[in-house]
Amino acid sequence: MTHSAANTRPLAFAAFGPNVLRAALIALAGLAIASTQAFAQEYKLGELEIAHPWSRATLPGAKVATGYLIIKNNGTTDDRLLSVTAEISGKAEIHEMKMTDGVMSMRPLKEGIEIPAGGEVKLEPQSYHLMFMDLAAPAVEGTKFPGTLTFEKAGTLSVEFAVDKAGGDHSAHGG
Ligand SMILES: [Cu+2]
Repeated sequence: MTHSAANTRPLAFAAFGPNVLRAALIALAGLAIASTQAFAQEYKLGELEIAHPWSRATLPGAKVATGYLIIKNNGTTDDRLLSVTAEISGKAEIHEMKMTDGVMSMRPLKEGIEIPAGGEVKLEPQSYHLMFMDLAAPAVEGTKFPGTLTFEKAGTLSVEFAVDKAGGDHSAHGG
């Protein structure tokens, strides 16, 4: 008589029982929330609120890293994110990634990004992002690196980018 793997596997799952599985899922969800909060940082600059600047860990030898954050304008006049810097990179740009006819393309935004009065702009994967080039040091998961954001009206803000795990969402840069 033979026991195939297919016969024994369901028994292994059954041994945990639905309550144990549910408890495990709840624990996992709790961890996810906890780690998000650990990374969440908020800054204020005039009427602007800047939330959760983050980046992704880079692979050894990588020359570029990305940056993301959320900018909210509580004021009554438009502002504009003009430029960025980061301590780990020799040069930083503001980019936009766009899907056009099924092809992902990316372009630097020389004029920056408008932050409309009363509006919110999200820099996130597959969309607007910051591009840190000529990396002098890798972005290491679990660490932070300092940078600055310069706005047309609100001025310059020092922030820290929290480095999250590596991801393949920026393959257009080989990063
Ligand atoms: Cu880019």
